[in-house]
Amino acid sequence: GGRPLTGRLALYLLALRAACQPPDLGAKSPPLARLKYALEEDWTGSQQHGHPLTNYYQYSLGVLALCVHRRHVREELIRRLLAAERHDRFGHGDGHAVDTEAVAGLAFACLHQARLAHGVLASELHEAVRSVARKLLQAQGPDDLIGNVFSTPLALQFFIATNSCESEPEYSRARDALLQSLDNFTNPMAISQLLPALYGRSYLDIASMNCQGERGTLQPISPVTQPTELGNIIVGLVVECPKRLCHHHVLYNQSVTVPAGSSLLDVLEVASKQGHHAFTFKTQDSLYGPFLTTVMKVEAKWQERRSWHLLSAPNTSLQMGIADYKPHDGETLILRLSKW
Ligand code: B12
Repeated sequence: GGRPLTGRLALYLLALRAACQPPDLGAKSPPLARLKYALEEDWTGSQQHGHPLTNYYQYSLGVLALCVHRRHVREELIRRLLAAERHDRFGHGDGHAVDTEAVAGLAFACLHQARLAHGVLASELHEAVRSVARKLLQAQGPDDLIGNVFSTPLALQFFIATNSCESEPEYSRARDALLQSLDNFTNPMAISQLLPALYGRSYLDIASMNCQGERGTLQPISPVTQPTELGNIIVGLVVECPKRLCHHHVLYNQSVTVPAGSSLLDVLEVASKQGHHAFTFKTQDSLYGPFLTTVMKVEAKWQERRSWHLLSAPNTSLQMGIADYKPHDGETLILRLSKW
């Protein structure tokens, strides 16, 4: 079976509300009902495997979207998320935990502020909001970002939603650092998480939006064309697989020549056409762009929680995907099958 569509449905419902559209639109299977069902599937998965079938980021988005639509969320589902937060179960390496921590924090804050929970649960939500705040502040690095540049917008959204911006000097430092790093935001999905924070808003504000007198505020802009760079660059491409899973540890190791300004995806495409040592790969479309799923015929199975991890040699994890990352001359890229 496939994975539940928790995250997609949640984003769709948040977008409908933000666009002042009614959620059900006479659909045969209304998205709110589908989200509730997907979340239940994820919850069952978490009982069986110790984690949701999707991930805690999507699980949190699901709870958040139901809360923004002021729909009841079963106590057990909330408790699962509270327990995961308490036991630091959000990490999958690479600072990905910060993104999840922030979205879970938004969900807790929403449930608490909307008074959708009572008694002990309400005070546990309150305590969880404070715990998220503490962990996010701990994740602030010497560069003032919270996690990395792409998790900082979600962390700021959390501080905006909980009105802790004025009281925390760390907040303004993180915001200033982010404003200095806006060049990194070329991916539309990353921008969609950034924009509310830049305007001092969070996903929680969607719930209280005034839907009267909406004007056409979405104006298309003409894309800025990057100046084309001249000449070629040479990059190394290495594919590594743990010995337990593959016959050889290094499945591929070659140099690839591409025009300057090429993306890692361009490198992979050129490699797949060059020489007798043919490189092969497959991708799957996601909201972030193409996600690398198979390399040299080895598939990273999500059921086994494996993925093709992108690194720059010797050991720096890339902060962008294959379509967005632009290698520089002489750099060696490593594709490593990893557990997360
Ligand atoms: C969970 C997660 C993962 C999981 C996904 C597996 C799973 N089944 O859950 C794992 C750990 C495998 C992962 C891997 C990577 N991730 Co990730 N991931 C996330 C996270 C926390 C949530 C994604 C999600 O569920 N979104 C909601 C659903 C509705 O959207 P979706 O498009 O349907 O979801 C799928 C894709 O998003 C895909 N995915 C996850 N990460 C990435 C990254 C890229 C670049 C692409 C194209 C797709 C992709 O997996 C999701 C589940 O199938 C986000 C946080 C965020 N702020 O968005 C980071 C995030 C998207 N990941 C990021 C990165 C950099 C990566 C890697 C490139 C890291 C690396 N050096 O290898 C790799 C992808 C490499 C590849 N094979 O192509 C960055 C992207 C930044 C950017 N501007 O491009 C984010 C924002 C985290 C961060 N703050 O740095 N990721």
